[in-house]
Amino acid sequence: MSTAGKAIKCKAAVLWELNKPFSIEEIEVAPPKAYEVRIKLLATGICGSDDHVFRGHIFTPLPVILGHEGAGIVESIGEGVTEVKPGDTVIPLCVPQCGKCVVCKNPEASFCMKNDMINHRGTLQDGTTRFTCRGKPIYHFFGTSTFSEYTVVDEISVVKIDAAAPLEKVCLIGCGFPTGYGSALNIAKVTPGSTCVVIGLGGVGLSTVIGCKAAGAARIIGVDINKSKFATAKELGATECFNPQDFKKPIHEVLKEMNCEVVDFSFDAAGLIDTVVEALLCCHEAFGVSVIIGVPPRSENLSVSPMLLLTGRTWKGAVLGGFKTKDSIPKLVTDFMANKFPLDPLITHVLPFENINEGFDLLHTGKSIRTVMKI
Ligand code: CND
Ligand code: ZN
Ligand code: ZN
Repeated sequence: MSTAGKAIKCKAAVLWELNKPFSIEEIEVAPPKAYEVRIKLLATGICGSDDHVFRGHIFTPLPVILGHEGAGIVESIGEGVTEVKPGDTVIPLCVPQCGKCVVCKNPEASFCMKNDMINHRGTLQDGTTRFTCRGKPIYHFFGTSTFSEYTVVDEISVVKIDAAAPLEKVCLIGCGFPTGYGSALNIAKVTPGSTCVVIGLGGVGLSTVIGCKAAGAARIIGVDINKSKFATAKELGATECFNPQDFKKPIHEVLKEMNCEVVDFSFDAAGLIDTVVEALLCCHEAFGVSVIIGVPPRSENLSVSPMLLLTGRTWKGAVLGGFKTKDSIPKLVTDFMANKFPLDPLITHVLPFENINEGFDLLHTGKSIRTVMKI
């Protein structure tokens, strides 16, 4: 029986309060309005940014359905939708590509003005939500909300991918993988033979390591306070790793001791103010490039001497690795299927969707890299 045009009752993980377990609830998902798409989700990863909301480090209105690293099948489409049709295999886009704004028209930029990451309205583009639970509206997150059996997204926030792709793997191409990989290739523009430092070796930092290796870096130094990440980092291309807690000196001084005077490219993928500054200090004062990838707590600001940049360093940041999402995500899926980069080492746990709280516990205790939930 077709569900098109009707509200769908299904399960979703609702976050009612910060730092409280997700509650698996029956929700109602309204049909897509014009230029919207309803998706049956089949897999979703848990990203560090979902956890930032859970902990209150990123603000978004509550109650909310989080999740922005998913993949699924189009169930139905609203009026006027032309880019996808029911039955298409898709990835929801946490950064849309509207194709019309000043950013989408700029070949060098990717953070579409229609994003919901800066103002966090928690709605679709028309300012309303398609989710209700116990009679209350539930907010969307980053325009995706993948911790649900069904979601509704704007047409600008979804792209068709190869139907043969394994969704429980390529869901990572919705956020963590392109974020790290693109930060190395598109933003830092890592050069062959260079030395790179990656601080934070979660799903995002390890994807940065993959990008540095793909770009031909000669030395890739991984830094993390959790040593259990080092084996995977080395498998993916890190030439050496260290734990800053094993030293009394700050990271940039430890590097000098390691005979690493010249760092061409450095990345923060830990998401703390201190590590963002350490990453900047690591790179060479006259030509180093440092990229902010991690998202530090919203209440914290940076304070650094302008001299650090005046001498010639370049300091950059990017969302989703600078990829224009509609153009690039299907290509990344094709590249994964052609074995151009691995995703399997990033996926340490696969859980049923109902076990979402276990997935967050694994992240909090540092036991997982990426947990993928089968929906
Ligand atoms: P995850 O929590 O898996 O990884 C963070 C890693 O940093 C862990 O391995 C920690 O052990 C490590 N770490 C923590 N503190 C320190 C420290 N003081 N020094 C060194 N290492 C440390 O998170 P993730 O990999 O999913 O995400 C990483 C960050 O990237 C996080 O802040 C997330 O919000 C952000 C991000 C950014 C974007 C973007 O578009 N820029 C997209 N997705 C995630
Ligand atoms: Zn746009
Ligand atoms: Zn993410």
